[in-house]
Parts: sequence; structure tokens; C-alpha cells
Amino acid sequence: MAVVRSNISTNAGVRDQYIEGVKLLKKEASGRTTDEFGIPGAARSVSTYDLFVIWHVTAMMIETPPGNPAQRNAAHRGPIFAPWHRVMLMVFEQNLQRVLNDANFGLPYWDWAEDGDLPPQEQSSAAIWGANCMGGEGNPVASGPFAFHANDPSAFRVRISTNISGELRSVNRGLRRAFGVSTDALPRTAHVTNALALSPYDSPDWDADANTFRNRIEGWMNDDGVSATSMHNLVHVWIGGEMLLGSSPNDPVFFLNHCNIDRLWESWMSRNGRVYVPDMTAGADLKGHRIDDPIGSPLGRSATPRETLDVSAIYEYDALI
Ligand SMILES: [Cu+2]
Repeated sequence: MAVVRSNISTNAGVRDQYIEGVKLLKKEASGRTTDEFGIPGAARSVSTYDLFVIWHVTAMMIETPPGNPAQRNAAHRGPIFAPWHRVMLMVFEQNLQRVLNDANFGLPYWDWAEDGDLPPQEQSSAAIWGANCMGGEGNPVASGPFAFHANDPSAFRVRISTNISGELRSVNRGLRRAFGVSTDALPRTAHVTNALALSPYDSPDWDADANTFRNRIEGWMNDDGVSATSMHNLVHVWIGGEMLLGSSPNDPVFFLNHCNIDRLWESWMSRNGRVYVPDMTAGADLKGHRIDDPIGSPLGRSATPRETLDVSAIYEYDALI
């Protein structure tokens, strides 16, 4: 039976389970070590949680095609954006179910447009940033379940990050957030409504300039079809700190943002059917973004975009838009 994904701001049970599950995955040794991923320095055990950080960074470093001037990569700036993150979230959800010993656990989402509809000065005090949820901002974050405590080795720490070139590096520090620094507000309900009215899913040039549903929710374009930071990208930018980097899955809120993006995609498919483009007649320059191209992972599971279109037997949302 499909598990149900619900709103973290209104479901305290799922919220507490999510926090507990993240902490367990962060403590669990994956059996892999940093040297296997080419990370400089002494070889060190990588936690299961940090495999998701490595997975995301690695995908961002794969240009599709190599040298592509549109900077499309194996997970972003192209059609693969929604399916790629759906696969990542499904593997993450399975791992949470395993460590929580709860096969009915559904990943929660953060409906950031609800908070985006608040006056900008109230957005950083929304329920999601409470000490009983994701905690607040700071360098390092000082409140909530992922607060940094220098003398406590079991406190939440960032262990994998990137250098200025986006390459994987070992670090040992607290989580960083800085709300509303280069943008003062989150996306609003109107942005969601406008994006959902767009069709097709994606179209040529399949990049950050396409005025399509995929590009709009990814957030390279505003409601007027003009290049701007919006929706998914704007959420990353508004939170700041860890969320500005290729290693953004270091912040547990990453998965809540993407779960909401996945909910928007599911809402779009409920209007337009379970359709995806481009198909396999598209040229090799779109390799990695076509419907039957594989999405790989360091966690051993692989899927194609086609296989991600109907997940109704695996999970559903308590509410679509
Ligand atoms: Cu991403």
C-alpha cells in the first residue's frame, strides 16, 4: 500500500519521525569511505546520510553533454530535474523507513508557499524553523535538533562539502543558514498557481531559458518568462548557507523543499497526464535527460524517468494543488 506524504508544519508525528530518522542515517556507517569518492585527506567512513550529499555533488559535476554551454548537468537545468530528485527522495524515504523501522513512514514536505504568503519579516519565524522542527539560522545553526555543539561529537555536523570549484571535500563543522540575505521573501501561492498552468513539461532548448513547467518550478525564470531566481532556486537562496552549495542536501530541509517540488510535479501530472519529454529520438546532446536514460546512484539503485512517472503504488500526497 502506498505511504502518504504529509505537511511537516501540521503533522507533528511525522515531523518528529523525520528528525529522528535523519539523525539515525547521519550516525549510520554506510560501509563506504571518503577515498572511494576521490575526497582528499585520510580515508574516513561516510555515513548513509552523507552518501546523499555525495550523490548530489557528483551529479552536479557531470555536464550533459560535456562542455555544454547551457550548463545542463545530470540533475539540473534540464528535463531530468524532476525525475532525478524524485529518485533521490524515494531512496532517501526507503532508508528512513528502514532506520525508523516503519514501512508506513512517508517523507514530509514543506509547503513554502504558505510561508511565502506571510509578510517577509514573519517568514523566518514560521513553524518550520521552530526548535522542535528544523531549528533556526546561524553560522553555525544554534537551535533545534541540528544545532552545533563543539564539545559533543554526536551533535549534527557537516562532514562533506565542496571547494570553490564544486569538488568534494572533507570538513568538520556545524550546519549554516542565513535567512533572507540576497532575497527577502519565499515564493508565494501565486507562483505555484502560475507554474501549474504551464504546458508542456519542457521544450527546446531544454535548458535554464525554457519557459516551461520544469524550468519554472526549478526556478530559473519568473512569472513573466524572464530570467530570474524563483521557486525551488529561490527557496535555496532564501535559506542560504549550506543550501547555496552543491552539497545542499547537508541541510535536512533540502529534502522537504524537494518533496514539495515533487508534489507540484505530481499536481501537474494530475492535470496533464503522466507524460515526459524528451523521448529517445532526441539527440545525444540530451543524453541523461531522455525518457529511458538511466539515473544512477551511489546507493545502488537506478531508475529511468519513465519509471518515475507513476509512483502511485509507492507513495501519494495527502493533498495535491
Ligand atoms: Cu538538486
